[in-house]
Amino acid sequence: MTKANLSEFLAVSDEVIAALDASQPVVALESTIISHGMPYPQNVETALSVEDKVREHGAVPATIAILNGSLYAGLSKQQIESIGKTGQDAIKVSRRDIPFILQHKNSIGSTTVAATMIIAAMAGIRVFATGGIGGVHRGAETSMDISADLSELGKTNVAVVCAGAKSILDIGLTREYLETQGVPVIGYQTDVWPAFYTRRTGFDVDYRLDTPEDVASVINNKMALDLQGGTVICVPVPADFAMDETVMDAAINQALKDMLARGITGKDTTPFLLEKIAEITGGNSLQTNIQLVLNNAKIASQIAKSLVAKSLEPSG
Ligand code: PSU
Ligand code: MN
Repeated sequence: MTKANLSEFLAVSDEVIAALDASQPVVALESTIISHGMPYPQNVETALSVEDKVREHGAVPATIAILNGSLYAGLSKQQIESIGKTGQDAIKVSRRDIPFILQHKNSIGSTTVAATMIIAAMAGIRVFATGGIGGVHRGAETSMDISADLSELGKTNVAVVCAGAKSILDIGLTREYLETQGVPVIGYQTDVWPAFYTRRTGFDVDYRLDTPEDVASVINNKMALDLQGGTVICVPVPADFAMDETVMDAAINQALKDMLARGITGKDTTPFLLEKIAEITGGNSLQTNIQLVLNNAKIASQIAKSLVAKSLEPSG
């Protein structure tokens, strides 16, 4: 698509345009986490504090959504509030859904990791912070339930900072799928995949890196060679906020049982499981979720800053 065609659809905020034009760091943020990942009003409060956190660390936040038929990168407080209030009535948009929601001039579409990556890349944003990515679901060998986030990571050039994948997913299979797609999984100050609410799983990451500069160098190399596709940067939840593994395992198993009993499938599975787990853990998991997203926003901002510095180097 030509730039002219693209700009018919793309609505980048003035602040984000100014930052990109001036080669300042920008961090993309998703909106399905607001509509489907957390309850109101904590979802709106969190989305706004995540933006503050990005600013505090010297980058410009670009929360991404599809509103009234336009692809937005950079939302107003009112727009974030409206997505949060609409909650699960918002349309959860992944890659396949984008052309359809553009037909509806009066709609609230929240973007998953996949759709957020697509819009971020269109706008020229290279770093994205979220809570957890989608993955290969447990039982995928029969259900074939594999998040479109994974194939997106195989083709779209955006680095995604997350707290790993929660064990509602099959982390071993998620890892295999990412390997096939050529997506490197970096452990940020960790040798093993974190499990979102908890800091460790039994699965190794592909590479461990300990500083934002090292992560930015790798992303820079990948872009310089035009190697296509994203990078996953797994940051363990800060120790003070990590949940107890036994409590979490029990909650996840219960949630999976309820899901099967109710026959929930397709795009409804992830939101159902997240809500159920929050309910079972009496809201504790929500606090952990909020804290890990804030921490990821900080690390992503540091990486974005370093990436900008590298592209401004005379040799780079
Ligand atoms: N995992 C979380 N919180 C979330 C999601 C995943 O811990 O909010 C959301 C993200 O938007 C992710 C999406 O991209 O769920 C994956 O959905 P699916 O499995 O249907 O692809
Ligand atoms: Mn799915």
